[in-house]
Formats: sequence, structure tokens, C-alpha cells
Amino acid sequence: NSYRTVYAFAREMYPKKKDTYLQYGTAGFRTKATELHHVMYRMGLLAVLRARYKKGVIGVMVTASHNPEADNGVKIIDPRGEMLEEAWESWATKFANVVDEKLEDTINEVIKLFNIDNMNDRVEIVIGKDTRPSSLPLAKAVQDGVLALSGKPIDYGIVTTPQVHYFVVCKNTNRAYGQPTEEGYYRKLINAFLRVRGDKYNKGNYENRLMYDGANGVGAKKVKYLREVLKESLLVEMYNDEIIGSGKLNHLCGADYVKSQQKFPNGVPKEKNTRCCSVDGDADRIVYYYLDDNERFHLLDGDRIATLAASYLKELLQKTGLDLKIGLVQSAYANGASTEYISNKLNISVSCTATGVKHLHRKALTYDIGVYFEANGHGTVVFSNNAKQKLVATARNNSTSADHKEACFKLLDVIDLINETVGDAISDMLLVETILHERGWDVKQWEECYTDLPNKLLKVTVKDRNVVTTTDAERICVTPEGLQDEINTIVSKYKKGRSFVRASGTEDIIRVYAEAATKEDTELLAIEVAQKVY
Ligand code: 16G
Ligand code: ZN
Repeated sequence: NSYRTVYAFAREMYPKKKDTYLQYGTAGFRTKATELHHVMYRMGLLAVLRARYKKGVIGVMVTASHNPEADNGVKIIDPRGEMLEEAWESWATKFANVVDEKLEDTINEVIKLFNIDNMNDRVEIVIGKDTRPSSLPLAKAVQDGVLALSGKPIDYGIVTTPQVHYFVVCKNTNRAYGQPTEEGYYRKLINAFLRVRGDKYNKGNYENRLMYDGANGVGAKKVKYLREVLKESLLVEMYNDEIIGSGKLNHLCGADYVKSQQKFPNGVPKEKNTRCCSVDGDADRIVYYYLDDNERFHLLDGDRIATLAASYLKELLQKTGLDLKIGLVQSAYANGASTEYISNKLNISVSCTATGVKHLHRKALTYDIGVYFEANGHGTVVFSNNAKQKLVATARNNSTSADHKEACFKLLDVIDLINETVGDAISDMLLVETILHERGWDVKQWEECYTDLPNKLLKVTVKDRNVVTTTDAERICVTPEGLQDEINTIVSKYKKGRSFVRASGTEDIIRVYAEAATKEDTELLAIEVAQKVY
């Protein structure tokens, strides 16, 4: 049969070491790169099965995002650009862990369970990888898995995670979403950006100069190209752009470092009052920041980007005269001040979901215009087909007023500027720059929209993190019994206090989040709650 070679390949090229157990988590598999060869091969196999089952193109991205350079990982992307469906996550875990001898049996189990009757289809699997030196052999292992089941690997080489999501959607929509090439990706974003920006590059307090921290990864490599094309319209000053094999990937720089340490990254000159941004190791997250006159660090994270985008889109929507439903989706980590600003000042409906891109994305799809961001800087905007159709129809309708028409065309351009398939640091950066430019705002004006509540994140190591379970988008603790009551009692003592605990999906720990009116209170609140978790 067509997969006679599966086991032979596994045994000779990618044998599974004994005693390794890996779980497909929120962001796929992630661990030391040396532990992953057999996993990659097997994800190649699984991707082919998934593609045949879905009768579409599937993506596989080899990356460990913001982790250290020696780690690596892999995630599977579904036909509509979404994260692998949860029901298949457990198959991914099973594939990663069965002994070599059981691999073909496991394949047969999936074929049988899902009635896959098109095992001869030469389905396409889009493969991308980040700049980690280990990504090259690991992506090769994915390819071999795809080939072993007679699938067709399409190797895009070194690309960002959001580019892979984009390629997959382009292919599955018959190119309606765009051309499934890097050139097509850039052309779509850049054309839209330049159309909206026009030829006036500076406006009001907005200066078209930006310091960019590429985290010594793929985000540096890809923005170099963009920079050439954008020329004077946006002056992107590049820092931390040592890419392949320097060992410096995400090291003391990048979006995760800046957000979690609340610190200015190494490698970027400490220039005061200058807009800076950092991306992570696979360029699906971005945060902004600046140093004030006293060299105090100010962070503009995912919540800030979300509120900026949502308020802008609401304004633009009003100008079109169309009645479409706009909403914003956050996780429990969103700063309380941002939530209050969105609902009370912007009058935009806001909802909260569990942590993890797939949850936010899914909720955002329930709106005509759904903006979602995690505080860590991962997010995007999705638009319903209804919204797109109405915009196109209204823009083309002769009886539409000139003002409404102009707004429709502009919103259509803004849609093209956005990578709707997943959070995309490059596209998010162009969106932020577009909005600040249009408003003539410098970074301080952006920050003045609302004042963040002081907040604190603690990690607590426990024997078994699974004892903590939660409900209501992780805001209420269900077990251990009584813990939530204790948290409530503690929180009630603090002005503007809010705190929650949840088991991490990526580390073997419990996370404790706290915010309150003052920095001192926040520290105390976090510690008090953490002590109850021990
Ligand atoms: C993963 C998620 C990210 C989330 C983080 C939380 C994806 C692609 N990534 O990295 O969105 O913020 O996990 O980690 O979904 P935690 O469960 O350890 O707090
Ligand atoms: Zn990432």
C-alpha cells in the first residue's frame, strides 16, 4: 500500500527515544529541539491525514516562538487558518508518543475513525520554519512525514507563523484571500498601507520614524524587505537583526522579554520619547513602548493596540453609515482599565474568553468586526463575510453619498492591511502606524487614552497544577474548593482589586494575576493570593 514506508522511515531516520512523553498544548509541541525529530516526522504524517479528512490544505509551522534558541516546536494549522481543532490535539499527542512499531496502527485508527476514504489524494501541506538552526532538519523531518504518506509538501522556507496561516487560507479560498506567496503577502499589506497613508508621511504629532526590535529572528529578516519597499513613508529603524544561529534569538530582547520584564530591550538605543516596538521569535506578537524624559519605561501592550484599533474601526464604521456589529475580545489578563475604557468610553461591547489564541479568535468571529488581543501582544481583527459584502455593495452603489463611499473604500483598504488569519506582528505594526498617522498622534497621546492599573503576575510551583480548575473565562476558581471564597475575601480589601489564579497551559506552574489601585497594594494582593495557592 501507499504507506508501506512509514515504519521503515520512522525506524531508520526518526526513531522515537524511549521515555519521552510530550503533549500537544495551547501552542502545539514545544521543548528542547533535540527531543523533537520523531515528533516532526509524525506531525507530517498527521497533517496529511488531517488534509485528506478536511479535503483541504493544512499548514505546519516549525517554531518555538519566544522560547530560547535551543528550544523548538511545531503547530498544525487548519484549512481556515485556525489552530488545529481540539479533537485532533489528542491525536497529535497520541502520534507523538506511540512506539515506532505502533505508528501504522495509529494511522489506521484515524483513517477508520474519520472514514478517510481518499488516501490517494496528493494533498498539499504548507511548511514554514523560523530562523532557529534546528528548524532546518526539523522541517525536513516534517517533509519526510508528508512524503511517507504520499502528500505534497510545499516548503516556504523561513517565514513567520502568520505568513504560514496566510498561505494556507489563500490556498483554501482559491486565492480569494490573496496570492499564496510571500510576494503576494507583502503586496497585499503594502498596497493597502500606502493607499491609506497617502503621500503625507508626517501629520500633527505623528512622526513616521519607529525603532524596531526584531528579537534576532524571522521578524527582523522579514521587516528588512518591507522597509526597502516602504522607503520614506515609514522609516523603520532596525535593531536586533542578527538572525541565523547567533544564539541571540529572543535573548534580552523581543516582545515577550519586554512585556514580561516590563523593561526596555537590549540592543536598542535608549532614545527618549521615541516610539519603539518589539516582535517575538516567530513574529506573531508585537508590543510598543517608549522611554520618557526621565528614562522611565512605558509599555503599550496588546490591550493598548486593541483599544486603539477598536476605537478607530468604530469611527470608520460610523462614517460608512452601515449598521454592523463591532466587538472586542480580551482574556482575563487584560488590564481592568482597558476593559473599563472600552465599555464605558468607547461604548464597544467587550467579552472575555479563556487564554489562548483559538478561544479569542473563535469569539471574535461572532461579530461583523471582531477585534481580539491578548495583553501579551498577540491579536488581530476579523471581518464577517456579511460585513465585507455590505462594504463592497455600498461602495459600488451609485446612490451612496460621497462621504459614505469614501469611508467604505477606506475600510476595505484597512481590511487588506490586516492579516485576519491570526495575530501578525508585521500587519499589526502597519495598522498601529496607520491609526497614529491618521490621528496625528505621538506615542504619549496614544497612552493618554486611559491609565493602566498597576498589575502583577506571579508563578507558583505546586505538586500538581491540575488541581486548579477554573470557569467563567478563567476568572473563577472551581477547585480546590474554597479557594475562590478566600480570593474574594482578600480582593475585597483592596481598592479596584482584581485577582485570579489558573494553571498554565505551557509551564508546570500556577499563574497568579493581581491588579489594584496602587503598586504597593498590587504587590500585596498578589502575594496574599499566591500564599493561598501553596
Ligand atoms: C500560548 C498561547 C498564547 C497564550 C499563552 C499562555 C497560542 C498560539 N499561544 O503561548 O496565546 O497567551 O499560551 O500561556 O495560542 P500560559 O497558559 O502558560 O499562561
Ligand atoms: Zn509567537
